[in-house]
Amino acid sequence: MPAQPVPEKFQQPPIDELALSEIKSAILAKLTLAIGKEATQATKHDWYKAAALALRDRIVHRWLVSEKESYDAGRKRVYYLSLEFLIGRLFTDALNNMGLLAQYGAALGDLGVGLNDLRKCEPDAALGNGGLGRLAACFMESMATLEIPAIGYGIRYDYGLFRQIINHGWQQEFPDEWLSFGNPWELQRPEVVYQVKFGGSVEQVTDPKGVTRAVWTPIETVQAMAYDTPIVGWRGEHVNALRLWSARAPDPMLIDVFNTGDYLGATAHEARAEAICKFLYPNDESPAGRELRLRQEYFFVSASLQDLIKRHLDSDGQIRNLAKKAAIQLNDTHPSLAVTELMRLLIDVHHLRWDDAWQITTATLSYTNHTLLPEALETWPLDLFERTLPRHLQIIYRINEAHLALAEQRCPGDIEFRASVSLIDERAGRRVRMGHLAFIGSHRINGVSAMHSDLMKETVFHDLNHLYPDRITNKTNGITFRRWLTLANPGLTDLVRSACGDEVLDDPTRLDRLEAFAGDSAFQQQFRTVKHRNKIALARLISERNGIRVDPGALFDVQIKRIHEYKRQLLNVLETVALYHAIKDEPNRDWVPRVKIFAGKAAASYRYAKLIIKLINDVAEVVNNDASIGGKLKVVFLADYNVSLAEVIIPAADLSEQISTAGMEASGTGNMKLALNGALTIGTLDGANIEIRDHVGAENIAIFGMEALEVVARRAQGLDANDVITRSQPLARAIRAIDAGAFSPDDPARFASVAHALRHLDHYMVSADFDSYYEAQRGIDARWAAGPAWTRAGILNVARMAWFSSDRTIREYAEDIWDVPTRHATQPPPARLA
Ligand code: NBG
Repeated sequence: MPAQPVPEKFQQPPIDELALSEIKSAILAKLTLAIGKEATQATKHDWYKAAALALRDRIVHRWLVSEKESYDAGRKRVYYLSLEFLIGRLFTDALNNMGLLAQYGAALGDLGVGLNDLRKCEPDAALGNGGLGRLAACFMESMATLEIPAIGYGIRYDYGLFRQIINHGWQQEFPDEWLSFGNPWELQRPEVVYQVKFGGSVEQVTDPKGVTRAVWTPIETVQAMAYDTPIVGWRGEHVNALRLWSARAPDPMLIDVFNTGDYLGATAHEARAEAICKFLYPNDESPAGRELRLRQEYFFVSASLQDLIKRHLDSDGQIRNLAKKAAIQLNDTHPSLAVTELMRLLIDVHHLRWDDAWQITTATLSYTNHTLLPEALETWPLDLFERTLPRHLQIIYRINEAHLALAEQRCPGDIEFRASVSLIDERAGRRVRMGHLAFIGSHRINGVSAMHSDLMKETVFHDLNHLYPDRITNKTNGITFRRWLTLANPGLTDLVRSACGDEVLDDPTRLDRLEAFAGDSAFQQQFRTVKHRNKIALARLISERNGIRVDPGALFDVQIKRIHEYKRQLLNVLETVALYHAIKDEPNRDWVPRVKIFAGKAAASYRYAKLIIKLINDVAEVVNNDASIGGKLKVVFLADYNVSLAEVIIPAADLSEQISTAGMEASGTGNMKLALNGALTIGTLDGANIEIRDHVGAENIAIFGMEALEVVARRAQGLDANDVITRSQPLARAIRAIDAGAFSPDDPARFASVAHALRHLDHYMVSADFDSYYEAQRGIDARWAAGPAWTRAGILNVARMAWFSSDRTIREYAEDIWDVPTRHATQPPPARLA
């Protein structure tokens, strides 16, 4: 496509010479005093660390002010408990929010180093798997932006999500050593240590006053030590902490045992304690893995609650006021033990009566559900639970007693109803239901898109919703535009600022001003130029990493997310194969050139998902090397998907694949990031796709496939897909080719299980939805070929995405769930940013 110049950077902030020299001296001082190097010897990594530390100093000043202000005003705090925070890199995020991006760029330039080079020295903090963890990171940024005093609590994993390497098309997992060069953002707090206890027994003891209490005598103690990372909000006005816990044994070594020569035995208990914070999500297929997971959950919940109660007592003095001063959000079921741990602390440690403790607990806690997939709603075998947390099990029984009495009142004599709402699942061995626990112990339960919240009421929480009506509410997810537009896509940001004014940086609803430009051919050209440049950058990365040359003029068709059957990468691969066949049949037709870009990790134990990765790579190998299709189709699998890679792919995408089986994707947030960056969505009526359609307009999105209710109905009819396959020639041919080893000549039977599943066990409706998807894709081809209409739709997507800002989501949580005030969006603070 012809390229036209993008307007000069819109209103570059003037560089203040004094500020510049201050920044340079601060960085040089760090280099000498904190890193211990001369400028002449310093590596890029040293410079990055020095620059980050100098920046951190500024942030810490603001942080202390934020803390003091909210403390003095006795403000209510939000505590966000999450086993995952998928933060990515922080350097430019923090610089941008502090309004220092240009100054730092200039200062580093004067010192002879490039900001962009330094940015790449920072490892991604990958303390999360996917959407759930990234949402927590976006929320932290938005809470700071909206000046809500908040702390995010989680675990400081020594190794984050595994590093993915693709070896001959297969995924291999390696440890992600993100801390090996140290972490300049965090502040270790050796003085902030809590004891977390496990195991042992519980006795009922009656004191001299005749009061009977439960006394828990645990047999193991693990210490939780805090590490704080400051999270600065947009415009740098407010800073919150992300407090992550690291585990260690109280005594690092048993000297007696060591002296007997048993060196391993002397530190065995330490290894057991430290295992808690070793890895994100240990494989929970083995019993040992399951126990570790439960220990992780209790560890971070207990340390966080002890910490927040201490803060509360330090400032308020009255434990009874906890719910007035603290709102605790449970991010999925992983922190559900907070219900029992808070009860334990209130009763056993702070000596409240049961009823008072229960009232405070439910008023303080709220729970976000992120999936309806039954396998993701955690349950724990009773014996494991009792062995690990005997006192908590007692508390669960007592909660269940009152809860089941209520169930009996509501539906007298209905045994099935009682069994379905009980905290103990008696169907397959006795298990504790963590989703139920979080539900019963919270005053609000929310889903993450309108459809998901409705489905929660109809499916997994149907009976609990009957018992506690009005608790379930919806909070559709959002994303922080600072990271996903301003920083990831500076070209588009400049264009948006030129069209909407700089107010758009504080108030995304101003994006609607783009509507007026959507049909303007000069603006369209600028919009295409920005996209084209982003595509050149991605094409370069693809060439460097995969050695595949792709044409930036082709349609970049992107599916980036965890590899999972319900997300249906397989549907995309089948369409790729069918398109490949079609191009081969008629190589001289004017095909729209496409690049199919995939990225994502499969859980290490999820064999089928790993086989799908291999299939994508095998198809890529054949398609990319088939000269007869004239380069009209390319397939790329980019390894080791993470936040930083997403920041390169998303601004370059033309088409966003959001093709989950309807009813299975709770929300999706990648769908929002891609639409915000001007990609059109091809998707099912699932999760937040529905709301995206409602905002961008049905004509600016391509919807296909069965709806959630149809999926349920078809499943009820039986899953054999042979009927649809017989009717669909392209599908039948694609499956036959895969089955016959056309893409795996070295092992023709490699994908036999995939072909079998597509024909007979079509649980995820891949075969059933194929035709509709294939047709929608050909519709995309036609729209792409129409040029200006495509660009117009892209611009309208950007113009209409404001509602998906995580600031909007957080404001809703603040008003409806947490009851805390927020700074008003349309009134930016006095601008520090030029
Ligand atoms: C994921 C859902 C996504 C959703 C994110 C954030 C889990 C358990 N759930 O659809 O699959 O966007 O949560 O809410 O990771």
